[in-house]
Amino acid sequence: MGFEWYKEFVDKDYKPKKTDILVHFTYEKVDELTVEDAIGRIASESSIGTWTTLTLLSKRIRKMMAKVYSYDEKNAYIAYPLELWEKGSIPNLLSGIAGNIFGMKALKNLRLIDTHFPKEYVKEFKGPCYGIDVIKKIFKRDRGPVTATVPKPKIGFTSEEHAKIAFDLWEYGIDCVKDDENLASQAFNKFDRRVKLLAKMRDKAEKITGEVKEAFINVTAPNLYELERRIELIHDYGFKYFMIDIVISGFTALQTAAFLAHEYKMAIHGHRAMHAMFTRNHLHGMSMFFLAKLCRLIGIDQIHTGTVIGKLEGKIDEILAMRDLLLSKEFVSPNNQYFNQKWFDIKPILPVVSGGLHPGILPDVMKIYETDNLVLQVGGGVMGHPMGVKAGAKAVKDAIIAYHDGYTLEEYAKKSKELAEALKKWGYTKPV
Ligand code: CAP
Ligand code: MG
Repeated sequence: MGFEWYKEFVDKDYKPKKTDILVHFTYEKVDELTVEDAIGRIASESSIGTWTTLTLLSKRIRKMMAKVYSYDEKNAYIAYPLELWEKGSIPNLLSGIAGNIFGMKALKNLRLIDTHFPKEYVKEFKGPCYGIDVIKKIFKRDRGPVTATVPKPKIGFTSEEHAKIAFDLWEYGIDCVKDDENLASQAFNKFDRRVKLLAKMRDKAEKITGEVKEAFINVTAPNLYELERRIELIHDYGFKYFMIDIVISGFTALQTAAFLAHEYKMAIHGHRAMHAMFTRNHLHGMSMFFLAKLCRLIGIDQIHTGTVIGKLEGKIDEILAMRDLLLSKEFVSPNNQYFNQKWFDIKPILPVVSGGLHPGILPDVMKIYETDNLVLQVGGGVMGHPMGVKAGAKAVKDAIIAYHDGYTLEEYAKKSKELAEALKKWGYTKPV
């Protein structure tokens, strides 16, 4: 139509500037539009444009137009001038590249696969306080994995029951006791009481074991004031970590939490509940790979990345790419599936492997990830042990020792009745 200018946002001759933010989308257009009509709408609506030509459009503003610089019938690569964005604000970035465009009638599907952040953008972020250094700086160990358990049933224990379970887990070898994603400050387990009692049990367990014991206590809160108060309370009781539901809390809360983590010198455990609403449909939404990239940039110290063989979905090639994205100083994409990404001063962070794990499949998961720079979270696989919680904790610890020392689980089970009983109940099943 005469009043449309979408095609002005498409320019195969445009050479992205070093300072542009690059975004890779996959898309499925409606039949009645051409490819250029469809991808021009993505670049227009996510930068300076709208559905019609405009009477006020200065040369200066024109320079902020996003440009589709490479495309085919499924992929669109778009360059965004850096001045389009408020520096240091992920909410602002997402309001453009993850905003209105996902609702456009011109598209049947749209998926944000990855971004490339230039140095000028990356340097506005501090990244995590510790990153992978949690292993040596918090747990005083030279190798991982860090182990964690969520008391299950995931919701329902009183603060007293929760703290008692935590003590048993810590005493028998688990490093961290993790709140579940939907535990906050329910009437039966109020936040402040849980923190106080966990701190008491932690001190007792550290005294008995001589090991550092930690907790991932969930600070996800109804408002930022309460979020800050919860982080401060956890800090005041001597914990070095706190946990936050990264998607449910939203990116303003996440960047607030990251700011406070630096203030209090704390590590953040990022739980990704709700991500599957927009990551798992590979035609629409955004990739978990991109969400993981945002987490490292914002300053989360460890983020759930999936198990491949556990109860929740996640493709092995994306999971291994995320492992490399999170652990590397400079990410080089396998077969150009993603952008290469330099991290400059942003520390590497730990993948968290969780969901349907039990002692029988821990070696498999450690083989898949091929690194000890991991957090292994085993909830039901400890809390369902036939000999009880303490035995469940010890079975997890023994399975990791067996793997590290080169024994099969059957061999090691000969000297660990806890591991033997776990194998008897769950064998090597991969839960769905
Ligand atoms: C695992 C878990 C975690 C999931 C999150 C759960 O419990 O506590 O929230 O692992 O999934 O509630 O399911 P189990 P992901 O160990 O008992 O399975 O790690 O994929 O984000
Ligand atoms: Mg959970």
